[in-house]
Amino acid sequence: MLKGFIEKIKKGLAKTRAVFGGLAGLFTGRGRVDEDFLTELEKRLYLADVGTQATADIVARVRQSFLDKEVTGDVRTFVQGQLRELLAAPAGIQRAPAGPTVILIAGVNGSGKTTTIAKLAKKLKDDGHQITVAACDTFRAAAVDQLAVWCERIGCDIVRAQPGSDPASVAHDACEKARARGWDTVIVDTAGRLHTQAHLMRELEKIRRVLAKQVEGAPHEVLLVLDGTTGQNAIAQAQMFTQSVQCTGIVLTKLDGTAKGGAIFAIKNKLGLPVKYIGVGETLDDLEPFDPDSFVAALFE
Ligand SMILES: Nc1nc2c(ncn2[C@@H]2O[C@H](COP(=O)(O)OP(=O)(O)OP(=O)(O)O)[C@@H](O)[C@H]2O)c(=O)[nH]1
Ligand SMILES: [Mg+2]
Repeated sequence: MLKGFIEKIKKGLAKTRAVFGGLAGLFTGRGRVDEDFLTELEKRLYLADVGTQATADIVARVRQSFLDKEVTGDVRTFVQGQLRELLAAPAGIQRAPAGPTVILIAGVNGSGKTTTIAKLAKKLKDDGHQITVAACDTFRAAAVDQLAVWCERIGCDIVRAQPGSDPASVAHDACEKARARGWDTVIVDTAGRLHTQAHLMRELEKIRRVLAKQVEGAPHEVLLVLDGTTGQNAIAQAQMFTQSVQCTGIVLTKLDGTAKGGAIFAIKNKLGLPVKYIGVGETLDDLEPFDPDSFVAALFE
């Protein structure tokens, strides 16, 4: 399974892998771990978007363990281990103990929320779950239609309302419908929003309150969808977003189109939230459950 995952994400991560190739190249040279080597290591980690804090930590640990020693495969293995450790986190969706599991999806405009929902619904359905999608982006008729087309293709329920309706009432109806049918998963799409749009943030809180009333412990996951092509900017954005909305995990999308995939290290490091899935393309099969070991292996292979 790991092998398959690595092969699949290798293609999706082509651009990021090219950058990490520059990092890997450092360990194939001869010489010692001296100040020049450490400076170069710092530079290459930084260029790979690993972020200042994580980069400084890794360089300090390499210095501590390897200063004046010869550059060997051990140094490379050590750095890979450090990178893996940065990403370590519980994987998968937290399931509800009883009643449907409710997954709330949030993020700024265009980050890939609706596409991620389609991919996630497909994945969970393939795993034997029954999915009801709540079309709570009621601002734009086009947004609801986009979701409806996906749902029809995947074969899952969609609960929708007239454009302009209260998103919280759609969330409410979706929970009711799922429960009535005995279905086990509700995924809630929301309109894009910025943390500065107070009324939209309140609306998200209202959706959350309604979900909590409907199903015990809901929402069981609040996934923040981040556009991977924005690199370090995604972190600043996510920091502000998570101050307003309590999130349980990250989905990092569009990694196929960017060399900035290394930002995943800084995201995990700074936000302390697990990366649960990564998006590596626009089709239904282009969402991968995130596995740190395979991810780091894919970057260096
Ligand atoms: N290449 C690539 N494109 C993606 C990925 N995920 C989403 N997209 C594209 O990003 C664009 C925006 O995706 P949406 O899913 O509509 O984003 P959204 O967050 O729902 O947008 P709003 O509802 O407008 O806030 C679409 O063109 C998607 O096809 C991905 O993993 N890779
Ligand atoms: Mg959308």
